[in-house]
Amino acid sequence: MNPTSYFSEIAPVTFKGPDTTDELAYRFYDKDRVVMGKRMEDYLRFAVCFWHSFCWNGFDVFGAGTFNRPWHAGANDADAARFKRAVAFDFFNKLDLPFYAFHDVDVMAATETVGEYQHHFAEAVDDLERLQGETGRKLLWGTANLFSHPRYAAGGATNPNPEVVAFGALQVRSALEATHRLGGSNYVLWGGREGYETLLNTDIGRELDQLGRFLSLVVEHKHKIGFKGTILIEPKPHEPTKHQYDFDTATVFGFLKRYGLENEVKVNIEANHATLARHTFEHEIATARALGIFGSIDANRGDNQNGWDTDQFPNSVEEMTLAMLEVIRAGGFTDGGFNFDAKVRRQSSDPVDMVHGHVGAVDVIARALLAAAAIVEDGRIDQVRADRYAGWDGEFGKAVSAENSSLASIADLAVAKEIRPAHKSGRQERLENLVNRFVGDAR
Ligand code: XUL
Ligand code: CO
Repeated sequence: MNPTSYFSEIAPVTFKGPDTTDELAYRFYDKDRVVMGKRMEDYLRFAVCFWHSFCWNGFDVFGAGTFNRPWHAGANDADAARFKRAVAFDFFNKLDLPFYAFHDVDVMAATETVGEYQHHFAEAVDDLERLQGETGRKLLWGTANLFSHPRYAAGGATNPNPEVVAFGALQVRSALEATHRLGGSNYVLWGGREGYETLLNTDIGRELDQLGRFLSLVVEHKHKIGFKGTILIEPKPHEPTKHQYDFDTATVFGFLKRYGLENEVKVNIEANHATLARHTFEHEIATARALGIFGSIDANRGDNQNGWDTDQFPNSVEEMTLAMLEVIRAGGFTDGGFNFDAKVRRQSSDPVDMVHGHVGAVDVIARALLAAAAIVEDGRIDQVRADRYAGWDGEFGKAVSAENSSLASIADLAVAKEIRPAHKSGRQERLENLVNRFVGDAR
Protein backbone atom coordinates (compact mmCIF):
# COMPACT_ATOMS: atom_id res chain seq x y z
CA MET A 1 0.00 0.00 0.00
CA ASN A 2 1.15 3.51 -0.81
CA PRO A 3 1.34 5.58 2.43
CA THR A 4 -0.50 8.53 0.88
CA SER A 5 -3.49 6.36 0.04
CA TYR A 6 -4.39 5.80 3.72
CA PHE A 7 -6.12 9.20 3.91
CA SER A 8 -6.89 9.40 0.17
CA GLU A 9 -10.67 9.60 0.80
CA ILE A 10 -10.14 12.71 2.85
CA ALA A 11 -9.92 16.13 1.21
CA PRO A 12 -7.51 18.70 2.63
CA VAL A 13 -9.18 20.41 5.59
CA THR A 14 -9.68 24.15 5.08
CA PHE A 15 -11.44 27.04 6.80
CA LYS A 16 -15.04 27.40 5.55
CA GLY A 17 -16.52 29.65 8.26
CA PRO A 18 -19.02 29.15 11.12
CA ASP A 19 -22.00 28.52 8.82
CA THR A 20 -20.55 25.71 6.74
CA THR A 21 -22.32 22.35 6.88
CA ASP A 22 -19.08 20.55 5.96
CA GLU A 23 -18.16 18.46 9.01
CA LEU A 24 -14.56 18.12 7.91
CA ALA A 25 -13.86 21.83 7.53
CA TYR A 26 -12.66 24.36 10.10
CA ARG A 27 -15.45 26.67 11.24
CA PHE A 28 -13.38 28.87 13.55
CA TYR A 29 -9.72 28.09 12.85
CA ASP A 30 -8.88 30.63 10.16
CA LYS A 31 -5.09 30.45 10.28
CA ASP A 32 -4.45 33.92 8.84
CA ARG A 33 -7.02 35.73 10.98
CA VAL A 34 -5.29 38.05 13.45
CA VAL A 35 -6.32 37.64 17.09
CA MET A 36 -4.52 39.28 20.03
CA GLY A 37 -2.02 40.73 17.57
CA LYS A 38 -1.01 37.43 15.95
CA ARG A 39 -2.18 35.14 13.17
CA MET A 40 -4.21 32.29 14.67
CA GLU A 41 -1.68 29.77 13.37
CA ASP A 42 1.12 31.62 15.16
CA TYR A 43 -0.88 32.15 18.35
CA LEU A 44 -2.07 28.57 18.77
CA ARG A 45 0.88 26.66 17.30
CA PHE A 46 -1.04 23.37 16.90
CA ALA A 47 0.84 20.08 16.87
CA VAL A 48 -0.28 16.54 16.02
CA CYS A 49 1.33 13.84 18.15
CA PHE A 50 2.79 10.64 16.74
CA TRP A 51 2.06 8.28 19.61
CA HIS A 52 -1.72 8.29 19.97
CA SER A 53 -2.54 8.77 16.31
CA PHE A 54 0.06 6.57 14.60
CA CYS A 55 1.57 4.20 17.20
CA TRP A 56 -1.39 3.05 19.29
CA ASN A 57 -3.33 0.28 17.55
CA GLY A 58 -6.41 0.47 19.76
CA PHE A 59 -5.43 -2.15 22.37
CA ASP A 60 -6.52 -1.73 25.98
CA VAL A 61 -5.98 -3.80 29.14
CA PHE A 62 -8.91 -6.04 28.19
CA GLY A 63 -8.43 -6.47 24.48
CA ALA A 64 -6.39 -6.36 21.33
CA GLY A 65 -6.01 -3.56 18.81
CA THR A 66 -9.06 -2.56 16.79
CA PHE A 67 -7.64 -0.12 14.25
CA ASN A 68 -6.06 -2.33 11.58
CA ARG A 69 -3.68 0.37 10.42
CA PRO A 70 -1.63 -1.17 7.60
CA TRP A 71 1.74 -0.24 9.18
CA HIS A 72 0.76 -2.29 12.26
CA ALA A 73 0.10 -5.46 10.25
CA GLY A 74 3.54 -7.05 10.75
CA ALA A 75 6.59 -6.47 12.92
CA ASN A 76 7.52 -2.92 13.87
CA ASP A 77 10.63 -3.00 11.68
CA ALA A 78 12.36 -0.30 9.63
CA ASP A 79 9.88 -0.62 6.73
CA ALA A 80 6.85 -0.30 8.99
CA ALA A 81 8.40 2.73 10.71
CA ARG A 82 9.10 4.41 7.36
CA PHE A 83 5.52 3.76 6.26
CA LYS A 84 4.17 5.21 9.50
CA ARG A 85 6.28 8.38 9.18
CA ALA A 86 5.06 8.93 5.60
CA VAL A 87 1.39 8.46 6.59
CA ALA A 88 1.82 10.81 9.53
CA PHE A 89 3.23 13.64 7.42
CA ASP A 90 0.45 13.13 4.88
CA PHE A 91 -2.01 13.58 7.78
CA PHE A 92 -0.25 16.76 9.02
CA ASN A 93 -0.56 18.12 5.47
CA LYS A 94 -4.25 17.20 5.19
CA LEU A 95 -5.02 19.03 8.43
CA ASP A 96 -2.70 21.91 7.52
CA LEU A 97 -1.38 22.15 11.07
CA PRO A 98 2.11 23.59 11.49
CA PHE A 99 3.73 21.25 14.04
CA TYR A 100 4.11 17.67 15.22
CA ALA A 101 5.63 15.95 18.28
CA PHE A 102 7.24 12.54 18.81
CA HIS A 103 9.03 10.16 21.20
CA ASP A 104 12.16 8.46 19.83
CA VAL A 105 10.49 5.03 19.81
CA ASP A 106 7.37 6.38 18.02
CA VAL A 107 9.23 6.99 14.79
CA MET A 108 11.68 4.07 14.61
CA ALA A 109 11.84 0.29 14.39
CA ALA A 110 11.58 -1.65 17.67
CA THR A 111 15.06 -2.36 19.08
CA GLU A 112 16.66 -4.19 21.99
CA THR A 113 20.37 -3.34 22.04
CA VAL A 114 22.16 0.00 22.27
CA GLY A 115 23.68 -0.60 18.82
CA GLU A 116 20.32 -1.25 17.16
CA TYR A 117 18.87 1.75 18.94
CA GLN A 118 21.53 4.09 17.56
CA HIS A 119 21.29 2.69 14.05
CA HIS A 120 17.49 2.76 13.74
CA PHE A 121 17.00 6.10 15.45
CA ALA A 122 19.57 7.78 13.20
CA GLU A 123 17.77 6.41 10.14
CA ALA A 124 14.42 7.70 11.43
CA VAL A 125 15.79 11.18 12.13
CA ASP A 126 17.28 11.45 8.62
CA ASP A 127 13.86 10.61 7.22
CA LEU A 128 12.05 13.10 9.49
CA GLU A 129 14.43 15.81 8.32
CA ARG A 130 13.61 14.96 4.70
CA LEU A 131 9.84 14.90 5.38
CA GLN A 132 9.99 18.25 7.19
CA GLY A 133 11.85 19.72 4.23
CA GLU A 134 9.32 18.39 1.74
CA THR A 135 6.21 19.43 3.68
CA GLY A 136 7.27 22.51 5.64
CA ARG A 137 5.86 20.94 8.83
CA LYS A 138 7.88 21.72 11.97
CA LEU A 139 8.72 20.01 15.23
CA LEU A 140 7.05 21.46 18.35
CA TRP A 141 8.91 19.05 20.60
CA GLY A 142 10.78 15.83 20.79
CA THR A 143 11.15 13.46 23.73
CA ALA A 144 12.49 10.03 24.68
CA ASN A 145 10.27 7.19 25.83
CA LEU A 146 11.68 5.92 29.15
CA PHE A 147 8.53 4.06 30.16
CA SER A 148 7.31 1.50 27.58
CA HIS A 149 10.20 -0.96 27.38
CA PRO A 150 10.26 -3.51 30.27
CA ARG A 151 13.75 -2.28 31.27
CA TYR A 152 12.03 0.88 32.58
CA ALA A 153 9.49 -0.91 34.81
CA ALA A 154 11.19 0.55 37.90
CA GLY A 155 11.79 3.97 36.36
CA GLY A 156 14.17 5.76 34.00
CA ALA A 157 16.36 8.32 35.78
CA THR A 158 15.11 7.06 39.17
CA ASN A 159 15.78 3.38 38.45
CA PRO A 160 17.66 1.51 41.20
CA ASN A 161 19.89 -0.02 38.49
CA PRO A 162 22.55 2.38 37.09
CA GLU A 163 22.65 0.45 33.80
CA VAL A 164 19.04 1.38 33.16
CA VAL A 165 19.82 5.02 33.94
CA ALA A 166 22.66 4.84 31.40
CA PHE A 167 20.37 3.37 28.71
CA GLY A 168 18.00 6.25 29.46
CA ALA A 169 20.89 8.70 29.09
CA LEU A 170 21.60 7.27 25.64
CA GLN A 171 17.98 7.74 24.59
CA VAL A 172 17.65 11.24 26.04
CA ARG A 173 20.95 12.41 24.56
CA SER A 174 19.90 11.01 21.17
CA ALA A 175 16.39 12.51 21.29
CA LEU A 176 17.65 15.90 22.50
CA GLU A 177 20.28 16.06 19.75
CA ALA A 178 17.69 14.97 17.17
CA THR A 179 15.28 17.66 18.40
CA HIS A 180 18.06 20.22 18.03
CA ARG A 181 18.93 19.03 14.53
CA LEU A 182 15.26 19.02 13.44
CA GLY A 183 14.82 22.61 14.65
CA GLY A 184 12.43 21.60 17.46
CA SER A 185 11.07 24.39 19.66
CA ASN A 186 11.11 22.40 22.92
CA TYR A 187 12.38 19.20 24.48
CA VAL A 188 9.92 17.47 26.86
CA LEU A 189 10.51 15.16 29.80
CA TRP A 190 7.39 13.45 31.04
CA GLY A 191 8.15 11.45 34.19
CA GLY A 192 6.72 8.23 32.78
CA ARG A 193 7.68 5.71 35.44
CA GLU A 194 9.59 8.17 37.64
CA GLY A 195 7.63 7.41 40.78
CA TYR A 196 6.86 4.41 42.96
CA GLU A 197 4.42 1.59 43.62
CA THR A 198 5.34 0.94 47.27
CA LEU A 199 7.54 2.72 49.79
CA LEU A 200 8.56 -0.71 51.12
CA ASN A 201 11.15 -0.97 48.33
CA THR A 202 11.64 2.73 47.51
CA ASP A 203 14.12 5.32 48.82
CA ILE A 204 12.34 8.57 47.90
CA GLY A 205 15.23 10.88 48.83
CA ARG A 206 17.68 8.95 46.71
CA GLU A 207 15.32 8.76 43.73
CA LEU A 208 14.63 12.50 43.83
CA ASP A 209 18.36 13.17 43.87
CA GLN A 210 18.81 10.86 40.88
CA LEU A 211 16.04 12.73 39.04
CA GLY A 212 17.50 16.13 39.96
CA ARG A 213 20.97 15.09 38.77
CA PHE A 214 19.63 13.62 35.55
CA LEU A 215 17.70 16.79 34.75
CA SER A 216 20.77 18.92 35.52
CA LEU A 217 22.75 16.81 33.06
CA VAL A 218 20.06 17.28 30.39
CA VAL A 219 20.22 21.06 30.88
CA GLU A 220 24.03 20.98 30.75
CA HIS A 221 23.93 18.99 27.51
CA LYS A 222 21.38 21.34 25.99
CA HIS A 223 23.82 24.22 26.47
CA LYS A 224 26.78 22.15 25.31
CA ILE A 225 25.15 21.42 21.94
CA GLY A 226 23.69 24.93 21.61
CA PHE A 227 20.01 23.94 21.66
CA LYS A 228 18.05 27.18 22.10
CA GLY A 229 14.62 25.65 22.66
CA THR A 230 12.94 25.22 26.04
CA ILE A 231 13.30 22.17 28.28
CA LEU A 232 9.87 21.21 29.63
CA ILE A 233 8.71 18.89 32.41
CA GLU A 234 5.21 17.50 32.05
CA PRO A 235 3.51 17.10 35.46
CA LYS A 236 1.26 14.12 36.15
CA PRO A 237 0.14 12.85 39.59
CA HIS A 238 -0.22 9.12 38.95
CA GLU A 239 -0.61 6.55 36.16
CA PRO A 240 1.36 4.52 35.30
CA THR A 241 2.88 4.53 38.81
CA LYS A 242 0.78 4.93 41.93
CA HIS A 243 2.66 8.11 42.82
CA GLN A 244 4.67 10.15 40.34
CA TYR A 245 7.31 12.64 41.43
CA ASP A 246 6.17 15.35 38.96
CA PHE A 247 2.74 15.45 40.63
CA ASP A 248 1.59 18.89 39.50
CA THR A 249 2.97 22.31 38.56
CA ALA A 250 3.52 23.43 42.14
CA THR A 251 5.36 20.20 43.00
CA VAL A 252 7.53 20.51 39.90
CA PHE A 253 8.40 24.08 40.84
CA GLY A 254 9.53 22.99 44.32
CA PHE A 255 11.65 20.26 42.72
CA LEU A 256 13.21 22.70 40.25
CA LYS A 257 14.04 25.13 43.08
CA ARG A 258 15.68 22.39 45.11
CA TYR A 259 18.00 21.48 42.25
CA GLY A 260 18.57 25.08 41.09
CA LEU A 261 16.80 24.59 37.75
CA GLU A 262 13.86 27.01 38.05
CA ASN A 263 15.30 29.34 35.43
CA GLU A 264 16.17 26.53 33.01
CA VAL A 265 13.05 24.39 32.88
CA LYS A 266 9.37 25.17 32.34
CA VAL A 267 6.22 23.02 32.35
CA ASN A 268 4.20 21.34 29.63
CA ILE A 269 0.71 21.31 31.12
CA GLU A 270 -1.69 18.58 30.08
CA ALA A 271 -5.41 19.14 30.66
CA ASN A 272 -6.16 15.56 31.69
CA HIS A 273 -3.13 15.43 34.02
CA ALA A 274 -4.41 18.58 35.75
CA THR A 275 -7.78 16.95 36.42
CA LEU A 276 -6.08 13.75 37.66
CA ALA A 277 -4.33 15.97 40.23
CA ARG A 278 -7.78 17.33 41.17
CA HIS A 279 -7.00 20.74 39.74
CA THR A 280 -8.67 22.52 36.89
CA PHE A 281 -6.69 22.89 33.66
CA GLU A 282 -6.77 26.68 34.09
CA HIS A 283 -5.45 26.37 37.65
CA GLU A 284 -2.32 24.66 36.37
CA ILE A 285 -1.75 27.31 33.69
CA ALA A 286 -2.35 30.15 36.17
CA THR A 287 0.03 28.55 38.70
CA ALA A 288 2.73 28.12 36.06
CA ARG A 289 2.34 31.75 35.05
CA ALA A 290 2.50 32.93 38.66
CA LEU A 291 5.71 30.92 39.20
CA GLY A 292 7.24 32.00 35.87
CA ILE A 293 7.40 28.48 34.37
CA PHE A 294 4.59 28.39 31.82
CA GLY A 295 5.87 26.62 28.71
CA SER A 296 3.49 24.59 26.57
CA ILE A 297 0.20 22.66 26.57
CA ASP A 298 -0.87 19.09 25.87
CA ALA A 299 -4.48 19.58 24.82
CA ASN A 300 -6.98 16.87 25.68
CA ARG A 301 -9.66 16.15 28.26
CA GLY A 302 -10.60 13.47 30.78
CA ASP A 303 -13.98 12.09 31.78
CA ASN A 304 -15.83 13.37 34.83
CA GLN A 305 -16.97 9.90 35.80
CA ASN A 306 -13.59 8.24 36.13
CA GLY A 307 -10.05 8.88 37.26
CA TRP A 308 -8.13 7.76 34.20
CA ASP A 309 -5.98 9.55 31.72
CA THR A 310 -8.53 9.04 28.95
CA ASP A 311 -6.79 11.52 26.62
CA GLN A 312 -9.99 12.44 24.76
CA PHE A 313 -10.02 15.30 22.29
CA PRO A 314 -11.08 18.59 23.90
CA ASN A 315 -14.68 19.45 23.04
CA SER A 316 -15.95 22.08 25.46
CA VAL A 317 -15.52 25.67 24.30
CA GLU A 318 -16.51 26.92 27.74
CA GLU A 319 -13.82 24.93 29.56
CA MET A 320 -11.23 25.80 26.96
CA THR A 321 -12.10 29.49 27.20
CA LEU A 322 -11.23 29.50 30.90
CA ALA A 323 -7.88 27.90 30.07
CA MET A 324 -7.31 30.26 27.14
CA LEU A 325 -7.89 33.28 29.39
CA GLU A 326 -4.93 32.10 31.46
CA VAL A 327 -2.84 31.51 28.34
CA ILE A 328 -3.54 35.09 27.27
CA ARG A 329 -2.76 36.38 30.76
CA ALA A 330 0.54 34.48 30.54
CA GLY A 331 1.29 36.44 27.38
CA GLY A 332 0.64 33.50 25.04
CA PHE A 333 3.32 31.05 23.93
CA THR A 334 6.93 31.72 23.11
CA ASP A 335 8.34 28.28 22.26
CA GLY A 336 5.21 26.36 23.34
CA GLY A 337 2.00 25.49 21.55
CA PHE A 338 -1.09 23.29 21.68
CA ASN A 339 -0.07 19.68 21.14
CA PHE A 340 -2.96 17.24 20.71
CA ASP A 341 -1.99 14.56 23.21
CA ALA A 342 -5.37 13.00 22.44
CA LYS A 343 -6.63 9.80 20.90
CA VAL A 344 -9.81 8.66 19.24
CA ARG A 345 -11.84 6.05 21.13
CA ARG A 346 -11.10 2.38 20.57
CA GLN A 347 -14.32 1.96 18.57
CA SER A 348 -13.47 4.90 16.29
CA SER A 349 -11.46 2.73 13.97
CA ASP A 350 -11.63 4.49 10.58
CA PRO A 351 -9.14 7.02 9.16
CA VAL A 352 -11.91 9.64 9.08
CA ASP A 353 -12.33 9.35 12.87
CA MET A 354 -8.82 10.73 13.34
CA VAL A 355 -9.82 13.70 11.20
CA HIS A 356 -13.05 14.30 13.13
CA GLY A 357 -11.07 14.23 16.39
CA HIS A 358 -8.51 16.79 15.29
CA VAL A 359 -10.86 19.09 13.35
CA GLY A 360 -13.27 19.37 16.28
CA ALA A 361 -10.49 20.01 18.77
CA VAL A 362 -8.80 22.63 16.58
CA ASP A 363 -12.11 24.47 16.28
CA VAL A 364 -12.89 24.26 20.00
CA ILE A 365 -9.52 25.84 20.78
CA ALA A 366 -9.78 28.45 18.02
CA ARG A 367 -13.26 29.44 19.18
CA ALA A 368 -12.03 29.59 22.78
CA LEU A 369 -9.30 31.97 21.64
CA LEU A 370 -11.94 34.22 20.05
CA ALA A 371 -14.06 34.12 23.22
CA ALA A 372 -11.13 34.74 25.57
CA ALA A 373 -9.78 37.55 23.40
CA ALA A 374 -13.24 39.16 23.43
CA ILE A 375 -13.34 38.87 27.23
CA VAL A 376 -9.96 40.55 27.54
CA GLU A 377 -10.86 43.29 25.06
CA ASP A 378 -14.20 43.90 26.81
CA GLY A 379 -12.32 44.34 30.09
CA ARG A 380 -15.23 43.91 32.55
CA ILE A 381 -13.97 40.67 34.04
CA ASP A 382 -10.45 41.98 34.49
CA GLN A 383 -11.90 45.16 35.97
CA VAL A 384 -13.75 43.19 38.69
CA ARG A 385 -10.52 41.36 39.46
CA ALA A 386 -8.49 44.57 39.60
CA ASP A 387 -11.11 46.25 41.82
CA ARG A 388 -10.86 43.42 44.37
CA TYR A 389 -7.23 44.32 45.00
CA ALA A 390 -7.60 48.11 44.67
CA GLY A 391 -7.07 48.59 48.41
CA TRP A 392 -3.39 47.79 47.93
CA ASP A 393 -2.95 50.93 45.82
CA GLY A 394 -4.29 53.20 48.58
CA GLU A 395 -2.37 54.74 51.46
CA PHE A 396 -3.30 51.96 53.88
CA GLY A 397 -2.39 49.16 51.47
CA LYS A 398 0.95 50.77 50.71
CA ALA A 399 1.74 51.01 54.41
CA VAL A 400 0.92 47.30 54.90
CA SER A 401 3.04 46.19 51.96
CA ALA A 402 5.94 48.58 52.57
CA GLU A 403 9.25 46.75 52.66
CA ASN A 404 10.10 48.06 56.10
CA SER A 405 6.76 47.04 57.62
CA SER A 406 6.69 44.24 60.20
CA LEU A 407 4.02 42.09 61.73
CA ALA A 408 4.04 44.44 64.74
CA SER A 409 3.92 47.67 62.68
CA ILE A 410 0.98 46.36 60.66
CA ALA A 411 -0.86 45.30 63.81
CA ASP A 412 -0.17 48.70 65.40
CA LEU A 413 -1.48 50.43 62.28
CA ALA A 414 -4.70 48.42 62.52
CA VAL A 415 -5.15 49.62 66.10
CA ALA A 416 -4.19 53.24 65.35
CA LYS A 417 -6.64 53.46 62.44
CA GLU A 418 -9.37 51.60 64.36
CA ILE A 419 -10.07 49.64 61.19
CA ARG A 420 -13.39 47.81 60.69
CA PRO A 421 -12.85 45.83 57.45
CA ALA A 422 -16.08 45.20 55.53
CA HIS A 423 -16.72 42.30 53.13
CA LYS A 424 -17.19 43.14 49.44
CA SER A 425 -18.97 40.89 46.91
CA GLY A 426 -16.75 38.69 44.75
CA ARG A 427 -19.38 38.79 41.94
CA GLN A 428 -18.75 35.18 40.90
CA GLU A 429 -22.15 34.64 39.28
CA ARG A 430 -21.88 37.81 37.23
CA LEU A 431 -18.42 36.78 36.06
CA GLU A 432 -19.60 33.29 35.11
CA ASN A 433 -22.52 34.76 33.18
CA LEU A 434 -20.19 37.08 31.31
CA VAL A 435 -17.99 34.14 30.28
CA ASN A 436 -21.02 32.28 28.91
CA ARG A 437 -22.10 35.34 26.98
CA PHE A 438 -18.72 35.62 25.26
CA VAL A 439 -18.55 31.88 24.63
CA GLY A 440 -21.96 31.95 22.96
CA ASP A 441 -21.17 34.98 20.84
CA ALA A 442 -17.68 33.98 19.69
CA ARG A 443 -17.36 33.56 15.92
C1 XUL B 1 1.38 10.53 29.18
C2 XUL B 1 1.67 11.70 28.35
C3 XUL B 1 2.81 11.56 27.42
C4 XUL B 1 3.66 12.76 27.32
C5 XUL B 1 4.91 12.57 26.51
O1 XUL B 1 0.31 10.67 30.01
O2 XUL B 1 0.99 12.69 28.41
O3 XUL B 1 2.27 11.23 26.17
O4 XUL B 1 2.97 13.83 26.77
O5 XUL B 1 5.71 11.57 26.99
CO1 CO C 1 1.13 14.58 27.42
